Amino acid sequence: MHRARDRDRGWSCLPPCAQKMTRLLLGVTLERICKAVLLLCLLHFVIIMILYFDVYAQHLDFFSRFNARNTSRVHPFSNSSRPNSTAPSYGPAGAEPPSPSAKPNTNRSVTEKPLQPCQEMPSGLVGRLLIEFSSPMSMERVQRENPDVSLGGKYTPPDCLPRQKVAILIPFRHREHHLKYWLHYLHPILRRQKVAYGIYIINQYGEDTFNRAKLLNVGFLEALKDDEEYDCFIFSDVDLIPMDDRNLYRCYEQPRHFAVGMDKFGFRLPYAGYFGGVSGLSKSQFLKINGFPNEYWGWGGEDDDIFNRISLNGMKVSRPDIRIGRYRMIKHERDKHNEPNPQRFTKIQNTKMTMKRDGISSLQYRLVEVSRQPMYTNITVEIGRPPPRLARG
Ligand code: UD2
Ligand code: MN
Repeated sequence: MHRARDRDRGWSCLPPCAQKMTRLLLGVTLERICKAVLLLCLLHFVIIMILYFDVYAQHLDFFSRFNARNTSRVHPFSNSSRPNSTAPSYGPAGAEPPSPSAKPNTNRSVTEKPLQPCQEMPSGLVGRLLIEFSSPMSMERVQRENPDVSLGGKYTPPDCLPRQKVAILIPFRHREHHLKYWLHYLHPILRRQKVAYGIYIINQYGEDTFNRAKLLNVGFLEALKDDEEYDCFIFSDVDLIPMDDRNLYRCYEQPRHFAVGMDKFGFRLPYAGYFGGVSGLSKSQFLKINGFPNEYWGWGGEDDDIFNRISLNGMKVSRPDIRIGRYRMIKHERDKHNEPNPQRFTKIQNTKMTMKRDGISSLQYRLVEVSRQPMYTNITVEIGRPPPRLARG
């Protein structure tokens, strides 16, 4: 009744009621504002959470990549992650060595693919190379062009698991000019070949008669002192550059002779038992022949003695195809204090008798200095002089 009357008068209710209405309206508005604020807060929270998880995920990704990069550079040198590191295996000449098990690196994040064993014949090889020694060469240039080589001339492929760890040993004295060319050509070749390697220059101290084979024996022991994981040793003259990068610098099931065809020999093997220039033996092959002879002072004969040791111990030299095993030698005169050894012809007749007592087992030397250069490790060593009978020659 009252309401009808009020309606008639234009009132919906009496003044106290109007107050109530105003308060009610105010309350509703306030409630709406509160709801809106709450909703905004919720939205804000959701957005914050999304952003937070996104950044966190990026963080995780960054660290996993960072770790992966670190481990991929380090693992080929560490026992834990390098499969078969203490038990090297070798394939036959030119054939595929047994591949290491592709055990994934446990440090890697699940998002990163584990490294695969390096390809037997890496895809980055280019084959025939143009080798020349007329353009000037400097160690600065070699360094500039090989930024991936670490101190001491060491390198390991970052993108695959190398099959072996190779120490490259160079007998040396006063051949700095040749060394620059050797490093200039060999670092990129070895990198393309996916070799994990270290370069060691075995520098004979003093001016006594040169002894190539004894220096190489020293190199074997000193390289292992530096890194006991080396399982392959390549012995190279400082003046010899391969003309084809398919001549792979690694060890094989049988001792390897790499320098099959040299320019100075008309790119032919000079004789069937030739083992000079560049050769490679696994650690066990080297130990089986009691290393190299220590008693060849001056030029010649030591390479034939090594060939005899290999045959006498029931092994057979393996070689690359003649079209691939081609080399250029930097032209040079015979060095002072490296005159032909007049004893060499009789000595190589007696390898069978001498190899057991003369070799790595009887090696004596005095280490003068080990210095790590950016592109190689230099080992200067005093190896004595020939006994008086030989010195009179
Ligand atoms: C041949 C063989 C070499 C070895 C030698 C006989 C070739 C290409 N090489 O070399 O493997 O059997 O005969 O001993 O056929 N060296 C120095 N400073 C010296 C002397 C020698 O650094 O004062 C080093 C250097 O690494 C050199 C190597 O010894 O490349 C062999 O000496 P070489 O080059 O004078 O003798 P070569 O070319 O007749
Ligand atoms: Mn030479």
